[in-house]
Amino acid sequence: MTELKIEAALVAAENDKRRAALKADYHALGEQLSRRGIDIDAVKRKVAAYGVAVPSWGVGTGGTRFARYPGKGEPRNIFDKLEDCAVIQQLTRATPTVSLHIPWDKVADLGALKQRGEALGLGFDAMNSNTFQDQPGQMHSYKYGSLSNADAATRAQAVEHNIECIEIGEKLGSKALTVWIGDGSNFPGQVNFTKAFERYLDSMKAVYARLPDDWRIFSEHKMFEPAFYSTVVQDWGTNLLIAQELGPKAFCLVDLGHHAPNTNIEMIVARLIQFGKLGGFHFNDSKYGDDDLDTGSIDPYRLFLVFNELVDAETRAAAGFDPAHMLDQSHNVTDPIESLMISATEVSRAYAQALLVDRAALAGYQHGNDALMGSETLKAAFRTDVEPILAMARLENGGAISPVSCFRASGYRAKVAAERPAVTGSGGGIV
Ligand SMILES: [Mn+2]
Repeated sequence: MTELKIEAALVAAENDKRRAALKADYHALGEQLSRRGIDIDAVKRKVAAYGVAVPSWGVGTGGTRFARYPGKGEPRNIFDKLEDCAVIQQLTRATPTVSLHIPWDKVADLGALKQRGEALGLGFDAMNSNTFQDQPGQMHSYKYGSLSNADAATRAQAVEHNIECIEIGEKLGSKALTVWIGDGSNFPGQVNFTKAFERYLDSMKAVYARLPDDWRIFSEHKMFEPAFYSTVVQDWGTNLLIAQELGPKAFCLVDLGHHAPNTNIEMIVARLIQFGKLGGFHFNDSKYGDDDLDTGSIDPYRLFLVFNELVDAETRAAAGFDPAHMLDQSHNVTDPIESLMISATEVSRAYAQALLVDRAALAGYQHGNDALMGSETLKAAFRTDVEPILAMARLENGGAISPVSCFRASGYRAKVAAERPAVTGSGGGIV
């Protein structure tokens, strides 16, 4: 029996206010989709089965290099973070797993952590290593790089940390390790591009060698920051080389924000799928650069176009296609729980819209070089308001028709604010 953080009676009362309207809206949308040859219940079943992982660090308030403005009742440790993640899952029913970050989430008693996750109905998704900052008592500094550092002892330390992440993950039931490094340079001439990448590959091979048979390793590219002239794993081309060099358990992770503005990310996704190397996603949005903004808050059409590629691959059962989905964004001015609930919904929305694409018609327009109708076929799916499908999936799974309204009515934030004295350095932020 899953422990509920928000009282079931309150969720039911909130849902009762909206149930009749939802039924009417769902029925109307069902009729409209039926005329387009789409079974609304089939779409709803797929949406109901869909899940995106919440990053443990996401439930803390983020910040910039200028400042961080903490919110009330911030989680103080991984156990508090799990409670907040459980609220998100209870109300959205779209976030059944949590992705941990080591050492931010390191605890002495892993058995207790696993048990707490189980009690709250949460599983553990990909493990995330951290060699982009120094930890207290650490022997060698990562100031000039970690897995690609010129110093062998520093590289060995970074390799050991990644292996420790695997060992922790094994005890928690995780099946993947995500590696993102801050390695790079701020000046031309600071590092030798080739030698740094050779050292990175050697280090990653040592981590890969320790990977259990049923695990995957994801490398994550990022074009800039914290290094501002060059990064060692800067783009999807380098990322693909890494995955190909390492072997069959190595895949590329695509963080939507880690690209130059206007990059055709959906095309990158298609290429990685075609060559069996798409490992998964970090979902977020960006206006100029980086990965700070809430998923779907700036360019929901791009998110839809990414999911259009995913559903295309799912429909034709592309070989080796099993991407991991995770949110990765920074909440600087909103309640992180509310942002993550909305963002999980946005990811589900893009999936639902992509399921509505008339793929037979699209293939016909593409074959006939009808550019306008090819575009219109995608737009017809994107323009469809699928909110009744998402809300009905949540309701039938035991969640809330309106997660944010329900969360605000619950008084959860005020309650934990009273229980959790303010702390600093709990690992809120972005990766
Ligand atoms: Mn990321």
